[in-house]
This record gives sequence, C-alpha cells and structure tokens, in this order.
Amino acid sequence: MPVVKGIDVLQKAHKGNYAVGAFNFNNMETLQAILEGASDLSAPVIVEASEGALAYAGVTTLVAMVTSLTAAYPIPVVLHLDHGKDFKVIMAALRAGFTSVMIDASFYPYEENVAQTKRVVDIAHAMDVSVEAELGKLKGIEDNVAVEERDATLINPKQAVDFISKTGIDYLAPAVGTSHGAFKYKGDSKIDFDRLREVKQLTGCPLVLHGASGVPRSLVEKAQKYGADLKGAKGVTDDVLKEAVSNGINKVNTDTDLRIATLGAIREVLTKQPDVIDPRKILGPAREAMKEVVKSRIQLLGSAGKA
Ligand code: PH4
Ligand code: ZN
Repeated sequence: MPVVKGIDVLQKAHKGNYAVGAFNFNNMETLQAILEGASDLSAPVIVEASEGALAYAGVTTLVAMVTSLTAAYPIPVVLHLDHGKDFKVIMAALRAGFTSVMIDASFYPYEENVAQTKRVVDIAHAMDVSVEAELGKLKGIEDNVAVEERDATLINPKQAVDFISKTGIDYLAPAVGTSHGAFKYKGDSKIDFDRLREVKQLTGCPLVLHGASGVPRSLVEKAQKYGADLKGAKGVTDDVLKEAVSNGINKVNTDTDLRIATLGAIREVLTKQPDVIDPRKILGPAREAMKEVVKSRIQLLGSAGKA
C-alpha cells in the first residue's frame, strides 16, 4: 500500500480503543524488521524518524526506502517525523513526502509552543499531512516527588484543551511520567493515570505515549551476557503500558527496545564468531531480534488484525 496519513490510522485507533505501534528507524534492517513484524500480524504501523535519524541517513534515503518498501506490504504504513524541533527540518520532511510530522516545542514557554505548533499545523494541513505536538516535559515520575514539581513537569489537562483548540493539532503527546531511553525509573514503572484519563476525557483526542519502551529483562540480560553495561535499566512494564492504552493512548513510541535487541544480537555474533567479517551475518540476527520486538509490542497494543 502507499503510505497513509497519520490521522487515518490514529482516528480508528482512538475509536477502537487500541494503540498503533510507532517504531523509530534510521537504516534498512530496522525498517524491514518493522514492516515484516507488522505485516505478519496484519497491523497498521507507524515508521518514525527523528531529526537525528534524518541527519544520519538523509531524508531522501529514508523516504525512498519507505515508499518503495511499503508498496509491497498489504498494511497501512504512516511515515512520521519524530520530535521535529527545527522548522527547516520539518519543512524538508513535508516536502519529501512524510505523512505525519511532530512539532516538539514543548521546551518553550506555553504561548511560544502554541505559536510554533500552529505555524506548522497551518502548513502541514494545507499539504494534507497530520500533526502531533507535545505538552509538558518527558520525565519519569517517582513516588517522593512533590505535587508542585509534578504539576510543573507533567501536562495540565485544562491547558491541553486550550492548546488543541488554538493549534488544531491532530494528536497530542501528553507528558504523563515516561521518559526516553533505557533508564526510565529508579523505583517502579509509573504513569499518572488520573492525569491521562482527564486529558482524554476533556480533549477527546488521539493521544501519544513517548518513552514507552518496556526494556524487557530478557533483552537486557542477553546484551549484558555479551558484555553490555546496562546496570539499572528499567522501562514501562507491559501491565502499565496496557493500562495506558485502555486509558486513551493510541500511538506508542518504541525505540530503545529495538536498540537493546540490536545490541544483544550483534554482541552475541561478535562474541561467538570472532572470525565473522560479513556485515550480513552481523546485522541479519539483529533484524530478526527487532522483528520479534515489533511483534510482541503490537500484540500488547491491541493493533494486531486492525490493518
Ligand atoms: N522517541 C524516540 C526518540 C529518539 O534523537 P533520537 O533519534 O535518539 O530520538 O521519540 C521515543 O519516544 C522512544 O521512547 P523509548 O526510548 O522509550 O523507546
Ligand atoms: Zn519521544
């Protein structure tokens, strides 16, 4: 299928109370793993590239890979720009054929976030492209954090209503206690579910969870077995993620789990077969490991069979 608009798959997910997996990629192996995994489960999927991914691989390369590969898969695929912060990069992604972009101006004061987001929405919508934006700061929440600090960090649900009406975004990433990377929490995995429910109820908008990787023990232990230093790694547990989906999350970002799967698979090959010099023998097992991650995430999110 040709690539589809973000809002097309996320509006369905919002109505059907499930979430679509959004997986980060910056090379061929990762993209193939995502498309193969989603296609095996007949799931819609979002392939997303950050500004760093565009700088690494080049926007033309990434778009060419996605548009040519997706044609062979019978599932809806969205090509999304993750954490667009630089207006020029966002414009480059729009011109190159992305079907969804994130404008992340969440680190600016509120009115500036509104202004920058609205500017991108006006242009993207004129090009029939969907827009995601973020409110609050991505930061893990711990039990001992004071209410004032929590309020200063996480999304304000009433402000979310104002933000959506002023900007016209298609989906919102609320900061509800998750963070990027392999070291999300010192204590237990947590999300502010009361806040998430209130945002969903007040906005009625498709919602996005960033920093959602599970950092599964099995992947961490395998990477550690072959020498990786991941002491203290902790992610969002499967139970917490499922609860987030049942409370209104419709797009779930996963990058770190793919990275750890890659790390373990490559380290295993290099340790067990020190004489290997063929990159296909090194990257092939990583591609398989990533495909398994994609499939298990899709099962968890409830999007299997929704293509
Ligand atoms: N992301 C991924 C951000 C990746 O600059 P970069 O390519 O390193 O950025 O938006 C996520 O929400 C991933 O969450 P995760 O770390 O829990 O997988
Ligand atoms: Zn993110």
